[in-house]
Amino acid sequence: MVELTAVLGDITVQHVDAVVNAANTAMRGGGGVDGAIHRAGGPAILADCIERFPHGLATGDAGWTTAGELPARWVIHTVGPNHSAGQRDRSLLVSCYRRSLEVADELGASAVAFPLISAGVYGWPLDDAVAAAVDTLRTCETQVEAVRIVAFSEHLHALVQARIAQG
Ligand code: AR6
Repeated sequence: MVELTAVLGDITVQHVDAVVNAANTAMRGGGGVDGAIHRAGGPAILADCIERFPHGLATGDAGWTTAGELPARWVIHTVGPNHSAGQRDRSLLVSCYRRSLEVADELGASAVAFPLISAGVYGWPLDDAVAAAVDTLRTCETQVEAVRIVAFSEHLHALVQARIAQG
């Protein structure tokens, strides 16, 4: 079973095999955690996105690139549903976590850090964004041994910790 922990901080400084990016379907960078990952990892990430994802990525799907200059080896990009734009299908959000772990398994990653997908610009209600993350990551069949959910605020960190503690 996956060891699931809540971490308060910046996903770009995590020493793990793979960090997950909350991307968009164009896969050419953006704001939020996507912007932070591209900035910190350098231009190699965008170059790899262009090469590997000439047509972008579907909502709910995931795929990997180099992590450039990040401490991680890979970035796993996934595209959450845009709640603010009316995409309210929760199975798409669950799929982001499942598909990201499948990609991590393909890569042989044993430690993976996730942000809270769709919980920022895409406006997914925070309590449910946390529930979807924790409940899906906890129950997925995977070879990944350690998963960190990296929360960017103390409030979110407390929500993630509480959900994990619910067991
Ligand atoms: N480390 C960890 N978490 C972060 C960081 C960071 N460095 N920066 C932000 N967060 P968001 P989304 C948190 O908006 O809602 C982009 O423009 C943030 O506080 O990054 O899936 C993409 O290109 C929030 O809790 O992703 C897409 O267009 C969580 O990460 C769109 O935004 C997710 O917020 C995706 O929106």
